Amino acid sequence: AGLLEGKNIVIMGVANERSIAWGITKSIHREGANLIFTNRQERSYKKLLKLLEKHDITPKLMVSCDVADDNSITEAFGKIKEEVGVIHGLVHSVAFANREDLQGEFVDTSRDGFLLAQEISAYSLVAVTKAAKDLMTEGGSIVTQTYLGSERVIPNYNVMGVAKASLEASVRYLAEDVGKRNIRVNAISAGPIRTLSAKGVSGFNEKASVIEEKAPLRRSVDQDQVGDATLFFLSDLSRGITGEVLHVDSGFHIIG
Ligand code: 0WD
Repeated sequence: AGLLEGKNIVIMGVANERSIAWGITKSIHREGANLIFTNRQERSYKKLLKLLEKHDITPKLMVSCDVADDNSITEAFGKIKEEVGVIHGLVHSVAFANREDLQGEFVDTSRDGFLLAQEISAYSLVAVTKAAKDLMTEGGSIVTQTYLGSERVIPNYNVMGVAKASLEASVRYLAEDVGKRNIRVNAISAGPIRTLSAKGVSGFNEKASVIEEKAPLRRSVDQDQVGDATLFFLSDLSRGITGEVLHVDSGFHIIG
């Protein structure tokens, strides 16, 4: 039997075939999970429907959810509770910042741009954890996606680096809160991967080529590698781990 046989897992953030969340979907489907998807945009919903058809995957449920809106989160998890009942895992693969804040100098970040990046990229994990924990009555695992720009200054990543630092600190505080319910909260810190969101960050191609040059494994990371690492966090194999940030970056972060 698969590692996630009979487990109900919510996946937030599949925009298209390149999305990290799609890599995760393939890994956890392979291991027998029942899949519940949330989408913000109608456009993403239609793309996802096609993708699922193409790969012969039948979702258990698809609901719309805009993490910027508390009512939308309440409605989405209400629907999940109604239709599915208990959930065992949640994949948070969502972030956003204005394009003008992902270039030039961080010092020029506007108040609104700063707050928006924090809201969608960090607070959203707090809000969905609050909603999901009541459905995780058999224990559970929550996994989010972060990036090295939280720990180091990476050119152009700017406001998103600060939001990812906030996300990683949120992982630790949330892990403490929900640990008593046997719910774990962890993050994957992936190397740069070509996706829709990555296109918004100036100079992204250079970042990817530095990994191929300097990382111990001398190759870039792909969605499937992040998918398998996320699968580990969602499965019982990682039952002793919470509040952790695991780098899936060909080892790049250890190189000075
Ligand atoms: O190199 C990369 N691509 C890396 C990405 C390296 C390390 C980490 N990450 C992170 C990102 O910061 C993000 O947290 O991984 C996560 C997923 O990123 P991705 O797979 O690169 O991005 P993408 O395929 O563009 O999906 C992002 C999705 C949005 O797509 P749409 O088209 O629907 O806007 O984030 C979601 C959405 O699905 N999203 C939202 N979902 C709900 N409510 C919202 C929102 N308000 N805003 C964005």
